[in-house]
Amino acid sequence: MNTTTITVNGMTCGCCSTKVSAAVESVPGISGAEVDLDASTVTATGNDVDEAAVRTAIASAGYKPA
Ligand SMILES: [Cu+2]
Repeated sequence: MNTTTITVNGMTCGCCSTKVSAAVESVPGISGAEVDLDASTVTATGNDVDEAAVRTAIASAGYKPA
């Protein structure tokens, strides 16, 4: 298992964290995503974490990976 934590700008509430975690979990190879709203981060876990693909998924959901 690999884990990567990415800073995400633009998340303000629970619906944002739901959208971002769903977007990250939709990326192949990702088995889980945990958003920390206070820290403005998402931590993705999976057997094969493609950080570029995770960033693309976050951007597609309307948020800005830092
Ligand atoms: Cu929101």
